[in-house]
Amino acid sequence: VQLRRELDDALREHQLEVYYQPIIDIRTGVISRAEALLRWNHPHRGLLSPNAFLGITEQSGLTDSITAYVLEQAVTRSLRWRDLTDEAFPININESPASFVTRSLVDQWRDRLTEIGLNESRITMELTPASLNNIHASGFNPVRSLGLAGLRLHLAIDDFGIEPFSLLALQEFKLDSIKIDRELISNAGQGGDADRILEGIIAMAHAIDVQVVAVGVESAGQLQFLSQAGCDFAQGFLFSRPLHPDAFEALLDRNR
Ligand code: G
Ligand code: G
Ligand code: MN
Ligand code: NA
Repeated sequence: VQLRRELDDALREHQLEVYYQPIIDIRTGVISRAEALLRWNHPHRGLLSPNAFLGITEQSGLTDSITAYVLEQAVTRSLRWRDLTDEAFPININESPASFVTRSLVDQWRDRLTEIGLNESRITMELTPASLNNIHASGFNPVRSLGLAGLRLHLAIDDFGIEPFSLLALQEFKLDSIKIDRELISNAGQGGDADRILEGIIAMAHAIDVQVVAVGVESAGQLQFLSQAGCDFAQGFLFSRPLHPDAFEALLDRNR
């Protein structure tokens, strides 16, 4: 109850901050995108991870406001960092499994996002397997719905490999990329079945023109295996933790 009340204030007082974690192109070593990760810069409790407060937002109906906030921040950064990378910088955001892009949410977004330049930016929304399953079962196609509203957003699947996921959904939605969960990546490069499974996922994705991001890459051995296996992108503490936007911008400037 306490945190809930504080969260209302946090939104109003701009205590919610979006951090950015680099995603590296494995072939070139260049930072080619980033994942936007929400942080609550709490006046007494310090920097809080979404795990500490997203549950509350889901109960209190704040989820849509928070998603809209992160999306607006990401669009703004994507356009701002065009100066450092020549093109709109690709940024991934996480959609809450509790509230997928419904028709009414899209309507709510349309004018504001058109105004701040969503279509000139390069934003990918990461959906959980459960969320994609639900959407698929409901027959509602978010990409079409967004397109009809004149909004361009790419889709990725997050946490891939550790939750049930319908391959029919993979067939139906035009996904930009698959993000392999870090629990699967933690066993990479040891020559075991984990490696064969990862190779299979990468082959499947590439066969349908979907790119693969390995999440939670922490060691050079993991990276070396992923590189040999033809994985496209890597994200993890081996490269960087999620960074304050100023620190991310400085890193991007040095890395180009
Ligand atoms: O960054 P960290 O590992 O603390 O994130 C914890 C969890 O919170 C992850 O599952 C991540 O996907 C999720 N998360 C981070 N930022 C956001 C956000 O902006 N919206 C939603 N819905 N989830 C987020
Ligand atoms: O659920 P999702 O994949 O969105 O969660 C991403 C989260 O994983 C990020 O919030 C980030 O803090 C965390 N993360 C990213 N790289 C690493 C890593 O190398 N090790 C660990 N333990 N966590 C990571
Ligand atoms: Mn994610
Ligand atoms: Na997630």
